[in-house]
Amino acid sequence: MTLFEELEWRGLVQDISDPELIEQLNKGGLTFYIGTDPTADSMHIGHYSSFLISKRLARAGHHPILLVGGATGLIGDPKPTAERPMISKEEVEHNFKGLKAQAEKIFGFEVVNNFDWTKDINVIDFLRDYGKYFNVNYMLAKDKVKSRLESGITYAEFSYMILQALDFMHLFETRNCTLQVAGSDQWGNITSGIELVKKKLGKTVYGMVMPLVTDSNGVKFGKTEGNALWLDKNKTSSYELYQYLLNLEDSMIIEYLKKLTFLTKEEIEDLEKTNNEHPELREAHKALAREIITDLHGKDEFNKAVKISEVLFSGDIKKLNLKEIEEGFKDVPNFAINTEENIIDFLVNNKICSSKREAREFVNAGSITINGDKITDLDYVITKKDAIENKVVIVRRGKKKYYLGKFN
Ligand code: 485
Repeated sequence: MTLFEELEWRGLVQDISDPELIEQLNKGGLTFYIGTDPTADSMHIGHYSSFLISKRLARAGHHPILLVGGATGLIGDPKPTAERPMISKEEVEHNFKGLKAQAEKIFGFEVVNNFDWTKDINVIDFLRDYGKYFNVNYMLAKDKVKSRLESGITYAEFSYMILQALDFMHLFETRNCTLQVAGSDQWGNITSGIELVKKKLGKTVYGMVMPLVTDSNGVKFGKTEGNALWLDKNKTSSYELYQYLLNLEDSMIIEYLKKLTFLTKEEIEDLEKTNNEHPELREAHKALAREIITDLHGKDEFNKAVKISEVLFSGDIKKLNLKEIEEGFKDVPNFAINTEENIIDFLVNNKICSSKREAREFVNAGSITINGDKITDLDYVITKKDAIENKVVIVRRGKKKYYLGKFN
């Protein structure tokens, strides 16, 4: 397969600006860029799915530039629905630092900041050197602007595409960057840059966009109950990511393997076969989780996520250390332990059971465990010696309800 055939096989090509690009992609040696705005201090898994293209193209002999928009982040790329709230300059700067460090760590390529080349352009020069090349009718016809004509769009957001076009031209002039890559929502901004370079310099540069990765309902990949899955492991732990990936819909898993991993066509076809024959083994899901978590956070983090998941399944809590417990039980009800008391008072006072009678029933039925050990003695007293690393006890009620108690 040529590079372009492979990208198509993976479902990563929604549109290219010119068929000439295919040959150039297959030949290697292009300098290309992909950009993101510092609207938060971490990227999320959606960004990962797009930014991975930088590694793919680099492996095929192209030169990536990653752009974090210290300038464009101050303006805001128009969303189809409504104006973005303005973010303070301090926050944009803070977010920029986070994203730059993250992009360097995860993708390992050079990061540039468009603030560096836009901050000194004065308003008259901006209008003469760039504004003069943009016909308002052309700008109004762009999808994102068009979708906002009813609800309204400010002049600031309306101008955003000029800034992104200016970036493309700047990177072309200074670095011979001839290709911009992004998700499909960026088509309008990319073609603005292509047009600007053509009109101003008489040169051809290219764009390629990929489809946004979604689930079968069209919900963006990585959105869970309105929350994003962050690439910062302090915001979304490897264990949380592992759980999310392992629970993805069966019908989508092969598509995700193609788009989000570097596994080869053969490896993915093998997984497809196992997935069809033995869906209960979840081999394809596990491979997806392994590839993504290892690429993002390294092997140790992946092994930790697997270990926490296995222990939570087996109930053998004592295999976990304090850090792993904090990660695995981040979302369970928790309470502080200040006194030593017997199991019945302990269960009632910490709201694990609603009455002493209920607590006794649970204990008698063998349905209460402390760090995986069944408690059957109604007079058992919980002390620090029960705690893992002298700090925490995990109480399980019934099959699945977990609670975390912390000694002070
Ligand atoms: O010169 C550029 C300046 C800014 C940008 C790109 C080039 C950022 C771009 N306008 C943007 O808003 N990107 C989104 C973001 O930052 O969250 C997303 C896109 C998505 C994919 C991803 O960035 O919506 O399609 O490209 C990397």
